[in-house]
Amino acid sequence: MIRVNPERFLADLHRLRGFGAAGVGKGVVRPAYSEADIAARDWLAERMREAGLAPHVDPVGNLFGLAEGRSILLGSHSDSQPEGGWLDGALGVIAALEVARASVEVGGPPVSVVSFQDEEGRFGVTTGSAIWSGNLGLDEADRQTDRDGVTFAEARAGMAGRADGFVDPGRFSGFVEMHIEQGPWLYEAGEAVGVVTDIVGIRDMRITLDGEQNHAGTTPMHRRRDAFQGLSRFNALLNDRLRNVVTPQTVWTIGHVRLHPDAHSIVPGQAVFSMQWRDGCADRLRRMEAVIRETAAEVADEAGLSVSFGDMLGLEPMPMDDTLRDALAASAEAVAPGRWRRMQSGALHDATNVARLMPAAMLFVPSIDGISHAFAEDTDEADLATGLEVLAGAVGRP
Ligand code: HGY
Ligand code: MN
Ligand code: MN
Repeated sequence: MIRVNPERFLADLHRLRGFGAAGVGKGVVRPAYSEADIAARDWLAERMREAGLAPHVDPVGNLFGLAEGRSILLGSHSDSQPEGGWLDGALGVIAALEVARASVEVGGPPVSVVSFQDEEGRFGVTTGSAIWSGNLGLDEADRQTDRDGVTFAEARAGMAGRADGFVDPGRFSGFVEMHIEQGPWLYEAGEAVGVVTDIVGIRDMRITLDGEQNHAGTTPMHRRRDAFQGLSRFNALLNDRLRNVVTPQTVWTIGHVRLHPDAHSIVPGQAVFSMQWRDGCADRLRRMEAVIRETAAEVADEAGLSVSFGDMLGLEPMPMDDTLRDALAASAEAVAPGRWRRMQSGALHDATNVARLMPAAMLFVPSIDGISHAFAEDTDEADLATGLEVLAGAVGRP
């Protein structure tokens, strides 16, 4: 049995928040390859070394703490959204560190730890684990840009001095990722733990509408080729048309918009925006893509605009491994009897990619008010400790 130390675990979790702490409450700004992110990875590498693990940074900045020989792999990511909370990703990394450390102390099974890079998609979708798993080619990744035009190749060069080769996935027997739910279901039900059945699929791309930049006072309405008006019409039509395709679980988001030149007195000549959609069914994702492309083309045509579509990145819906799921369920029932459930993940996770390489599973703890990807993200510390016990129980099962 692995005896974890919840105080030590919580203290490390608070220390990690110190890298990029921002906003009110427990907010964090630690996007991939930022100064705070790299400093946090250096600190984590040192904690791994103290825990008896060998730190290893791969060419894209994924940080592993390797146990000797064949081991189970635990972890998540330590980069954050442009505005994020202290737990998204960080929880799974620090829980992994604590289980690995505690396992060494009792001569338990070897446990390796990972913090994947750019899970939050500054350059795409779960970039570091997508590359490691073969879901995304390094050349294709290197071409991706963030919203300021920095390429992935330029950003990862910032960690090149620390990097070694890619880690052989064959050294791991399986992967378990602990995470906050980031939705309301466990919190509303007063439950402590979720055992993930499957993770939804995602598609994500950038769309550009080009019109004509002109004077906002002198250009009559009928002569305008206004890129924002095109975007606005696209959004309204899309919401209407998708109703025939989606289920209540389907989601789609335009989360980033940039108008050019972004000024009060100029009819915008260009709108660049993100288009993201998620669902548990690959066929529905395809049908949504067709509606999105057709609607954008139609709106552009009607408004005298041109439309172009960037690379479409995505991940397929992914079931979790039965055996690891059963181990998590048995441990949840032992630690929190009657206070856990099986559930789908509507958020994306590194586990989707790692499942291509080895059996993979996930465990959730509640998010207060279902809030995440925001400074207000939080979880009761008693629930964090319960999740840690469930993880350790599943790993330490004979
Ligand atoms: O967006 C996601 O689902 C993940 O948090 N990156
Ligand atoms: Mn996450
Ligand atoms: Mn996230």
